[in-house]
Amino acid sequence: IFTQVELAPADPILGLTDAFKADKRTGKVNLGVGIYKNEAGLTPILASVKQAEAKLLASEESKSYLGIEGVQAYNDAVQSLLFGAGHQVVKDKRALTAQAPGGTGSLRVAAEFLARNTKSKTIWVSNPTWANHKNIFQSASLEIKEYRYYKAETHDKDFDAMVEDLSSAQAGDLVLLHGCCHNPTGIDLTQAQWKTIAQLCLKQELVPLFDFAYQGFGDGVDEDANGLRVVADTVPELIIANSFSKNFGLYNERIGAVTLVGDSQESVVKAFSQVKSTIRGNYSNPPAHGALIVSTILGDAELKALWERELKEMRERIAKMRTLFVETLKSEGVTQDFSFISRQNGMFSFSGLTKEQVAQLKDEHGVYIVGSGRISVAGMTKENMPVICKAIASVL
Ligand code: PLP
Ligand code: TYF
Repeated sequence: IFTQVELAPADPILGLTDAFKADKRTGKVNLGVGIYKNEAGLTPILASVKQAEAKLLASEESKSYLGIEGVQAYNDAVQSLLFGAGHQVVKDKRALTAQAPGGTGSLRVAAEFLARNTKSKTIWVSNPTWANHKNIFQSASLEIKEYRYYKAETHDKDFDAMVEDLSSAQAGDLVLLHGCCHNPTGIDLTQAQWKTIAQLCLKQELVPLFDFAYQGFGDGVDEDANGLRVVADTVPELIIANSFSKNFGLYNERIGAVTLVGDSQESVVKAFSQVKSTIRGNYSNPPAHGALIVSTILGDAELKALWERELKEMRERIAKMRTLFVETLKSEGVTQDFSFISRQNGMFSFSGLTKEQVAQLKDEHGVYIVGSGRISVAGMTKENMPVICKAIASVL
């Protein structure tokens, strides 16, 4: 049977890391995958995580199975981070959360639950969006439609086009929204635009599905949740898939969550039972370690404060690299305006470089970025900046 199987294309982002690893040149730089690097070019374990792990090692008594929905203290902590303490949807018990393996696992559980149990069979995603979104949603049998989001000429969002495209969506259609730090463009909605989208979803009975993978990488933990909270204040039903891969640096622990917000406690309890059924049919129940780390940190005032400081440090270092990137391009003689890069949020910068320029960067200079022109600013350091900018200057 295997002889008839066709070779799958390499993932556009992870395939790049494989090519990078195989590259024998010294001075090569990987700005493809979205992984945070510190000034030394490393991805160390956060001190808050190390301390939580030490506590867990001393206190953990059993490796017995978790329930299908995972660690309850973790799920409660997720809701506090998403909505803020004391939000009405939490008070009204209209939100239920299940721990899931990373943002990807959370999106997949959400998508499969929706496709199997609701009339929502179509999901609108931004053009462009994270490369894995289509793969995840198609695997769960959702039909994909695109809304315009980005205007290449202005290096900015095209909000009018977004609204126009979503205006043709049907009642019950899902709308995928990036909570903050849009991947790949780094361009987010303003507070006023979030209100417009929330009203549009309400009026047309569209169901928002939030992908929230970068909370704390934009302006701050609460600030980055403003869009989500505006929408949660406005529409009766929504779904959130969040990830702690980036903001806790827990990439390989595979820790995230899927949260349903229903129009009443009764309806969300019923819907959530089907989320649990979906999980049961996939991996039965989630692994514990990542959830215990996060709930230990968020449940301890000192560890939480330490984590917030560490997250702030990551956020501020990336912001510094954005500014330095724009300045260094200038000092390398680039006359083209790249100031838009300092206005983008999160780990990525959408550079506007063409496919040919991207290929040239890799082949001639060992500088790896994604084919779309997306650059991981989180991988830049003071040390590699001149190499990167010289290479970009020479392909422009
Ligand atoms: N969603 C977006 C927009 C992402 O960029 C990522 C990871 O890069 C994810 C989801 C998935 O994160 P995880 O590694 O937790 O599965
Ligand atoms: O850089 C990105 O956009 C992501 C990173 O299991 C990533 O694709 C890598 C591995 C993974 C999930 C996300």
